[in-house]
Amino acid sequence: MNQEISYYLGFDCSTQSMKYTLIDHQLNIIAHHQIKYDTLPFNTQNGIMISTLDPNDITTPVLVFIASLDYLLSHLKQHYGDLCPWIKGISCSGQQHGSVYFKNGSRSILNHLNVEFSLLDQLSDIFTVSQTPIWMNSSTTKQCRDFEYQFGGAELLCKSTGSRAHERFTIHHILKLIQTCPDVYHNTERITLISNFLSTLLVGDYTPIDISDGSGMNFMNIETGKWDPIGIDIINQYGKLFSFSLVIDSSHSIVDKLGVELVPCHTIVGTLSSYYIKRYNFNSDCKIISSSGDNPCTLVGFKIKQDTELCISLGTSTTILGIMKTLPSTLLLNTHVLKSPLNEFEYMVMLCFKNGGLSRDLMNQEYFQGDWTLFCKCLEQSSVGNDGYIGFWYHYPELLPYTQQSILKKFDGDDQVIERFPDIKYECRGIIESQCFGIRKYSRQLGMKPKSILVTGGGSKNQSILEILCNVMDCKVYVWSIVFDARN
Ligand code: XUL
Repeated sequence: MNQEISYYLGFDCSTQSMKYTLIDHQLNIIAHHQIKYDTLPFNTQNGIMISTLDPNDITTPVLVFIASLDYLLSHLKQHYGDLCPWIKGISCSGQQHGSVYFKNGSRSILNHLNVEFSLLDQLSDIFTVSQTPIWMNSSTTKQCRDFEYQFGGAELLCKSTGSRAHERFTIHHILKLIQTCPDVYHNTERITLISNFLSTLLVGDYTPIDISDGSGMNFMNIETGKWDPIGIDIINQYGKLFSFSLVIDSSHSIVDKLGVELVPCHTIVGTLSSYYIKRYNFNSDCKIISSSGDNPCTLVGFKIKQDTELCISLGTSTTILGIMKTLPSTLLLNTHVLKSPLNEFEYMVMLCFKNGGLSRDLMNQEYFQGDWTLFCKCLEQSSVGNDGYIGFWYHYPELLPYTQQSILKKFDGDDQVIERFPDIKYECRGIIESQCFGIRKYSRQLGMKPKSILVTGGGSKNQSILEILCNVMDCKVYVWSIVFDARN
């Protein structure tokens, strides 16, 4: 134990697992450990549950998150208990958009946690909604259309909140609750995102929503960083319409349920509850820093600091994150603008392409039985520009550009639609060039001209993809690699 060193703890509550990472004041990773939700007795598969009534209704039992936190804290105490008193601050990253609903009277239970019992023992009964709607939940198309219509249209909603209505954005799940289970909504004293749900557990009291994570709700005004007045009116009107009581007091306002203020990411939202100090031997002065969404946290983690840098995650889907000093003059429908986690007066852009790795993998399976070496060898036989052959490989309905169905279309050098290319090599280069053109088109339209790109995710291991990205984007491309150095 080195008393000169301060430590900092982070929790990451993602779709399939929860993880802690312990770092020292020089950002060295000291320890990390994760628990997969499927190992807990809650019947999740890949961390989620899909409703038998509606396959778009995807949730995770809220108690999964609590049991995971219990487990990780016990693990930390058992393996790194000597470091707990030297942990100066804790923060969390939560999968963006998901929401947690606390019953009337829960605050006092959070305030009086009993050190003898686990969180799960004490908090099992404090939620009005036992299944947390998460980002994969797209059961809210009706609510999106209702909200967009009441707001004055998709363009105005996008201009005001940074995004048009998207099924996974939080306010539509809240509206669904109001419309389908009004009594449950009215019995809810507080609604948190997954990020400030975790900080709430740690402080033992409600903590505010972070403005960067709050930008993923379709409810925060992107310029002011406060709840949007038009949005508040719409939700409160629905709240009244779907109420069985004639008297609606102010505590039924959505603003009270979400908390009046949103806070910047660097805000200290409280000190650690005495429960953890006694039970896990933490320091009584350990600070809890505002928790944020996984996307803002990724931007910070990749150390993107300037608007000339972009981070591209080439995973199952392709996600692009970047910073903008000012709001773009034209906001594009289907792109997302959030408040920057680094500076609440700046912005973060998020572009999500659904058919990234998904489509590349399908093509690789079709022609090379999943062997990437063969795919790349074949691709290398083609040349830059693919002799004019180009196409769209949207195996699933795409977000950017928005399509309602899958589209697979090929064109020759004269822009004529063709059934198939004369050689497979054109397929291989075609799909990668087409995906990179998409990245260039939308980032340029938002005024982003990166000088360097940091690439992560499965696709970043593929040299051919990196070369094409580098050529199309006309800038340096770096691959992010992180080496964990920890006791286990
Ligand atoms: C972004 C999105 C996902 C989630 C879960 O809008 O829905 O990236 O944040 O990772």
